[in-house]
Amino acid sequence: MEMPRSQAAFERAKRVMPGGVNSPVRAFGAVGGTPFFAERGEGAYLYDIDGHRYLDYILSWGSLIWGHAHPEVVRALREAAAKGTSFGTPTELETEMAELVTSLVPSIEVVRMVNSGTEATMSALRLARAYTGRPCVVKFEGCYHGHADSLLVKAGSGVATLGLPDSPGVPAATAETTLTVPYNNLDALAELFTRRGEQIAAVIIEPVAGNMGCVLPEPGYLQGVQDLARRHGALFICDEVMTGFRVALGGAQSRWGLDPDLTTLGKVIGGGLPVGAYGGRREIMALVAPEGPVYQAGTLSGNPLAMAAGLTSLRLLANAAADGLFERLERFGQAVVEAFTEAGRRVGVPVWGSAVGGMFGLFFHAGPVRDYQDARAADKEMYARFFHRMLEHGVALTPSQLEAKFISALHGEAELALTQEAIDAAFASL
Ligand code: KE4
Repeated sequence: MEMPRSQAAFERAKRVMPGGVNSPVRAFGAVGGTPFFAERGEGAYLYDIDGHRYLDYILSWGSLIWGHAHPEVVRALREAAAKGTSFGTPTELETEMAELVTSLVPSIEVVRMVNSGTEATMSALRLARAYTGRPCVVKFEGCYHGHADSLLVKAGSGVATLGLPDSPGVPAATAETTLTVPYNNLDALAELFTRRGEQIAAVIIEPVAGNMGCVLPEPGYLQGVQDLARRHGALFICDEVMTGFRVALGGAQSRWGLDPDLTTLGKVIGGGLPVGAYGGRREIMALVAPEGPVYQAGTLSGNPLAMAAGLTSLRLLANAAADGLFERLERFGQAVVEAFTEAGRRVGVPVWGSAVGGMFGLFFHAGPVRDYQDARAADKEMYARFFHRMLEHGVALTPSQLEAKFISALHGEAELALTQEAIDAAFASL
């Protein structure tokens, strides 16, 4: 596909930014070729600087559940900006956001706004260590919780895409306090707790593993993780940066009946602006400065622009959820997965897919894909070819098989038909 302007833009960008991007997954490392540069977005569609239109399944990595430039979000931003972008003082908008989040996610009694998912998880782990007085945290191979030192151990997402088992620059002493076990394997976690339980401050998990391509928890698994953590006095932390307000209005924890001690949020909560959050039981959050001794701060945390965009998005979601939005999103994802598996069967290529709420995964793997080992065994080259064929047919999937795909409320019947046609055409020329 001809992309002269993006190619020139990428060369120019690479001269002044690492890899030409401000976040590694954008550089198309896992699929090859030149990343297209966005010109603008509108609803479910993204337009690049060479004039191509794409039906968008990246959606700012899950942030844009209301698609690009939603009129009500844009209006809220305009009104907020006209009054000043940030004050460094408390504002009532932050209280409104905290009240809305705590009403939508009952396990969160008290919440703190930050500026990214990384800040949210980093802070939640610091808080868990302070609350329990224990040094270690448990994460799951293939899960990604942002780039804080202690979490870049067998991470998913960009680290997995770049094939970095754990990133250079993370001190061994830090990595040693992060224990990892396979996802969807309760025995491994139980065995770890037996050996190291009294040192474990917290278990942090993606309730749906979006950062290894959208791997679903097996029945009973998440409850089992929560029970094991509780039994050994460790906090259970649900990282819902991706699943929050995307797999259900109350997040994955509401679908699977979980009661996490702490929850981290991001993406959708900011409505496209930089927002993260962490929150949970009042007695734990009471340790956070200035109420308690656990320090965490942020110049632009809770700023009025981000709160305006986030509040508008969440209020729209609460109304739409009452009209069955999340069920509609899930039916959409299931239909895309069905088209993908049907096309693979037709041409004799092993494929497997998963869908939950407003996210789905597509793997060139006979399936089932249950954990990181399975996900990494999926055929990368086939995915790369499929990705570019889909791009040529006007559909932008996430540029890595190990990344979930995201649906917006603006993805309707026409978008499903376009996607199904593109899948059939892509497989025909694979
Ligand atoms: P950020 O610091 O990127 O806002 O959030 C980190 C994070 C934490 N927890 C989960 C479950 C996440 O999915 C993320 C970020 N997700 C990636 C997408 N796989 C962000 C995309 C990127 O790195 O550019």
